[in-house]
Amino acid sequence: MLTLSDTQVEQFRNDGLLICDGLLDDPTIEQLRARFEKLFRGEFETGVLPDEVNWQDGRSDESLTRQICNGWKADRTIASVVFREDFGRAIAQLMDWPGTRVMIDNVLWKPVGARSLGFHQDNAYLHWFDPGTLCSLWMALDDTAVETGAMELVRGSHKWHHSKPEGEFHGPEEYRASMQTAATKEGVEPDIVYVAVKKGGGSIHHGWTWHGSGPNTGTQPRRSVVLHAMSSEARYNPDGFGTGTGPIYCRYKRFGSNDIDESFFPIIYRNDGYRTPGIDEFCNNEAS
Ligand SMILES: O=C(O)CCC(=O)C(=O)O
Repeated sequence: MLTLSDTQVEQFRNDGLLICDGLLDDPTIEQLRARFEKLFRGEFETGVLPDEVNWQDGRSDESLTRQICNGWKADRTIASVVFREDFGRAIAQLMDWPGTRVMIDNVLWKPVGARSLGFHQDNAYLHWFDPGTLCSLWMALDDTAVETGAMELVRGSHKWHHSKPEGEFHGPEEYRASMQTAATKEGVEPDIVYVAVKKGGGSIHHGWTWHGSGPNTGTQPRRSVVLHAMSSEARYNPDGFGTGTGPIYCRYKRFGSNDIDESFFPIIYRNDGYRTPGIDEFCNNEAS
């Protein structure tokens, strides 16, 4: 169970990041690792495709990080992790939100030899909803280290100016370039924090915190599941419709309403006790 102290909340607000231990237990890590194999082979337990399948066995570039977005739709083991109420509660506490919704999950597998992931600020892609702010919980399925391409978070960078989306996400040579440009504009030296944790540990970062990761030059893979969350109060923003990641996620907008449909973006915690009906049954394989 993830619970946060007042000191951790203050640290997150100052730094825009928090390193955590013990988010996932060993049996869950083993189950998730088995699911990773299936998902990247195109075997989807629920029969439903994830929203983004950016890597598949035998068809994709071996030097890239394997990525699937909204694996929860395809796999209930992923869903049972990203729908955890305690995760939602912790994120709401950090962000001072009345509740937490899943915006997307990421299933990430950076094998030995895989290239970098370019630095970015998540919120730069999210003008299609309002408030367009994420908070992300990143969970390691392997012990991580600088040489296996640990995620890098820049302390305090959530308070920097807001940059526009720029550069490649998958495999850029100069993976820190856009962050370095932003740091220069800000007039500061970036203070990079590596998410070098034991398996089951991870980090939480603010949607404006600059982050990315280097190549895996180690001898072990770096697998992770990420919960990218938005406020339970978030609504579609007609002014940003279809921008950033909107071309994929605005497909779920209903006619004549800016309400965000909970069947696609479930509420996993709200401070009045509400959770989207049906999500626990879905995780327990009882969904029809
Ligand atoms: O795993 C990484 O290196 C980057 C992941 C990422 O961009 C994120 O969790 O927001």
